[in-house]
Amino acid sequence: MKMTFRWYGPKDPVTLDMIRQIPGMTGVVTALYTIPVGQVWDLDSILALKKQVTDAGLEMEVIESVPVHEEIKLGSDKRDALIDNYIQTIRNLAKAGVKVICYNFMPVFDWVRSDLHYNTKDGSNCLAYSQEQIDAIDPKKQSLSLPGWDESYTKEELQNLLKRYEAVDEEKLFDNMVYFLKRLMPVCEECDVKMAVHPDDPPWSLFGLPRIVRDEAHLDRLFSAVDSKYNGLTLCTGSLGADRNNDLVKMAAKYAKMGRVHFLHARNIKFTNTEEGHMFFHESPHPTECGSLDMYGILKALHDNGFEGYTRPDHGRNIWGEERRPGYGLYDRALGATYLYGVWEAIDKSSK
Ligand SMILES: [Mn+2]
Repeated sequence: MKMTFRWYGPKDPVTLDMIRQIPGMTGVVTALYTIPVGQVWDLDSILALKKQVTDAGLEMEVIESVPVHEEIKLGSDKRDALIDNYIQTIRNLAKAGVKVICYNFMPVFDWVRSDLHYNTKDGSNCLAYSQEQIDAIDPKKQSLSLPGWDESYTKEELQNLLKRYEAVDEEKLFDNMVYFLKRLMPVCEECDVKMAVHPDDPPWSLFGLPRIVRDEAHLDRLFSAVDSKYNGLTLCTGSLGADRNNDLVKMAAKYAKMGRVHFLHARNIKFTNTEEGHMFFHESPHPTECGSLDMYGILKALHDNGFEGYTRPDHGRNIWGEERRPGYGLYDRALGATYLYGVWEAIDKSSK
C-alpha cells in the first residue's frame, strides 16, 4: 500500500511542502485542472506538473481525475473522437510514469452533498447529506443551487443536457460505459495504466439520472463485461458506504482478491437519521469508532487479499479553525493518513 494525498495543483493552499511532512506520504494524487474536458492532456503540461511534484520529493503515479466527456456517457456520435483523445491522454500519462487513472461515470453531477459546513458536536464542520433536502431540488424546474456545484453549465445548457439524458436509462449508460472501456483496454494493457472507476457518490439515482457504479451487483456486471484487471475500482468507502446494504468488508476482500482494487479512498461517514426519520449522514473522522464504517475491517480485508494499490485519506473535516476547500483541508486528512498508516502497519506486522 502506498499512501498518497490529493493535491489540487499549484493553487492549492495545501502545498506540496506541507504534504511531504505528513508521515508515510509517498506521493500526491492530482490532475491538470486547466484543460477543458475532452481535450488531450499534452505531454509537456503533464511533465511540468510532474516536475513540481518530484521536485518536492513526492511521486505522481495516480491521476484523479481524467474526466469523461458527457458525449461519451450519452453515447452520441461525437464519442469516438473524444475517446481517441482520452486514449492519447492515457498514452501521455504513461510516458510520465502514471500508473492509475481515477475517473467516474456519473451523468452531469459528480458527488452531491446538501451541506459543506455541517457543524458537529465537537466544534468541527464537515460535509453532510440530507436526502430530504436533495429531494426538494428539481433541477429541471428551478435553477440549481447545490453546494459544491461549480455551475459549469448555464441554466439552458443544463436543461438541454438533462433533456438528452431522458433517453439514457441504466442499461444504455452501462452499454456506453462498456463501449468506452473496451476501446481503452488494449491501450491500458500496452501502457500498463490501470483505470479505477470511482463509485457514484451517493450510490443511487439522483434527479432522475441513472447511476450504475453503486453496489456489488453493478460492479460484478461491469467487471465481467470488461474482463481485464485494467478495468478496476477506486474503492471509495464513504461513497459505497452511504448505502447501508453495501457490505464494504466483503466487497473489499472480493475485489482485492480479483486484483481489481487499484486505489483506496478511505473515508468514514456517520449515519444519523433526522428526527423525522429521513436518511442523513455526515462525514466523520477516519477511525472506525468515529463513524459507521468498519475501517479496520476494510483495511484488513484489503491487506489479507493482496491489495497493493494506492491509498489516500478521503475528505477530512475542518478542524482547529482551518477553512480550506471543503473536505480537502490539511489537518484532518493528515490525521486520517497517520491513522490509516498505523492500522496498516499493525495489520501487516501482526500477520507475519
Ligand atoms: Mn472518493
